Amino acid sequence: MALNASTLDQLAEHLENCQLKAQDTLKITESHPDMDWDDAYAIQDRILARKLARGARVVGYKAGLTSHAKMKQMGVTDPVFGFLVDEFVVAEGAEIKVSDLIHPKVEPEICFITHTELKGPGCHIGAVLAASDVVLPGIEVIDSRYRDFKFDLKSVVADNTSAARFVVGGRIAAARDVDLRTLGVVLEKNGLPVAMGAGAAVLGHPAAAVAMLVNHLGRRGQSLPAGSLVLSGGITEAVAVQAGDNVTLRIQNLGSVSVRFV
Ligand code: 0L1
Ligand code: MG
Repeated sequence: MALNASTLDQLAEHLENCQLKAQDTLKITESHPDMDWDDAYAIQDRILARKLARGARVVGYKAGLTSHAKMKQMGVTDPVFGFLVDEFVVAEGAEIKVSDLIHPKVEPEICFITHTELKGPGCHIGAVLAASDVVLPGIEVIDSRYRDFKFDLKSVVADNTSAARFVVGGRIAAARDVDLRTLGVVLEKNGLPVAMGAGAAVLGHPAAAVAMLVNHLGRRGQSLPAGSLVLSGGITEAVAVQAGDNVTLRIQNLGSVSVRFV
C-alpha cells in the first residue's frame, strides 16, 4: 500500500462527506497520484466502516463497468466492485430527491439474490446460478462524487463505485430458468425508450459479473453471504436524469420497475 492509515481515513471521510452533502470533488488521484489498488479498496472499506458505525446494514454488493457500453462511456477497461447498504434502497415507484444527489444517472441492471454463501477463488457462472434464488430487474442510480463524472478506476473504487441509490422490483424468476444472455432490456425516460440492450452485454452473461465479484471478495479474504442482493452492472450506458423525470426499466419476462425523480 502506498498511503498510510491516517491518509486513508481522511480520504474516506472526505468522500463520504461529499456523498452525504451532495458536493462534488476532484478525483483523489490528483492529490495522491501514488495511490494503489489496495489503497482504493481500503478507502472504500473505511467508508463502509463509517456507515456501519452509524448503524447501517449491508444489503448486498454491486459490480460496475461490466459492459462495453459502460466501459466505453467512462473510458476504462476493467470492472469494479462496491457495497450496497440500506441507506441506498428506494422502494419501487418511490421518489428520489435530486437535491440529495450531485448529478445522478440511471442504469438498467439484472439483480441476483443468493440463497447460499459463495466463495472464490474459482467461482463461475454455474456456481452463481446454483446459488441464486431469483433474478429481478433493478435500476441503479449512480452519482459519482467526482466533478463532471471525471475519474480513473482507482478513484472510482475509493468512491464505492459511484453507488448512491437503487430500486428493484418487477417480476422475479428463478435464475436457472431464464436465459439471462438473451433477455431484452428497455430503459424508458418519461415514456420514451432511451437505452436498449440484452443481458449478454454484461460480460457475455450477467452471472459472470457475480462470479467476478465473488472471486474479487475471495482475493480479499471475504465471501458473498447467503441472502445477498447483487447488482450485476449496467447493460447499457448510464442515462442522466433530473427532477421531473420518470424512469421505467422493462426486462423481458421479468416485468418492469419504476422510479421518479423530484
Ligand atoms: O455501476 C456502475 O457501473 C458505475 C461504476 C462507476 C463508474 C461510474 O460512475 O460510471
Ligand atoms: Mg451499476
